[in-house]
Amino acid sequence: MAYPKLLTIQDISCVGQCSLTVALPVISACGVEACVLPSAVLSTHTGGFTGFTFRDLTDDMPAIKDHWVKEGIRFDAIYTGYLGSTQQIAYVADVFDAVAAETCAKIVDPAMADNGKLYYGFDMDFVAAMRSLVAKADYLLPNITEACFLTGIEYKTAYDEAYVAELIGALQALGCKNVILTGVSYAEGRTGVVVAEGAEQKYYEHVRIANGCHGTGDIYASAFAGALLRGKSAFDAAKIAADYVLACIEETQRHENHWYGAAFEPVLGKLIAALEA
Ligand code: PXL
Repeated sequence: MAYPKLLTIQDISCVGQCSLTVALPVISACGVEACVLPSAVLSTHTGGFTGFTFRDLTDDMPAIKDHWVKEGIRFDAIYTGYLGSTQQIAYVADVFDAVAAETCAKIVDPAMADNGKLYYGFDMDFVAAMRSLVAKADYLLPNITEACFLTGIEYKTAYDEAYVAELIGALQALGCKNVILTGVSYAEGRTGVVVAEGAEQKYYEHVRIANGCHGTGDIYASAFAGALLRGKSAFDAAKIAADYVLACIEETQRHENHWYGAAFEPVLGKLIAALEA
């Protein structure tokens, strides 16, 4: 089996089952080496906790990148998630340019918004800077809210295939090659993901579990990245990641009062089994 090396750039939320505390175990379980560039350190994530600490690591990034360049370190994939500042986005773009292997897959999860709203602490300057990273992405993994902020298209909760096609076209016009649009729901009780590779679009639909959980976007993107690097097609990786997130949400419902994240660890075996199939 190939043994690829992936770099992921996102925050450490010490408690909260999101970002790096999800990406590291999920990517490792996929059999892929996971290297990290932490964007910030928070005591918890920002979705439901109050009074959390926040240490921005923007200023450390250039020296870390320079050291890797000096060591000749290159990555087969770079996957970005929650970033700590607007200025940091330019540094992340420099990292893309400096340490990507020739065939590096650049995977961007523009983790900044959900349910029609930006996450705490983000503003339109951040959104504008994120567009420059989107332009470098081989695979962009937004939810509908993030797609709307990036494109300026109105956010809707009820929509049709033409609306989704418009969103995807506008995202590709920003420069990203392939779009994996998550949380696309055309019918009550159903949801799914649209995988657009160039002009070709495919939809994977599955049941929608009413109580979603925090951090599922990070689980999704991590599983997608791991599966892609294990040689799955973008559509198969998107499907494997969707099935795994569903298993995580179902597992979470077995644990009373587990409100801040998804119980992804007990079902990691399902992800590993799907990758072997
Ligand atoms: O799951 C996305 C995410 C990652 N990191 C931090 C967050 C969030 C979403 O709220 O607050 C710190």
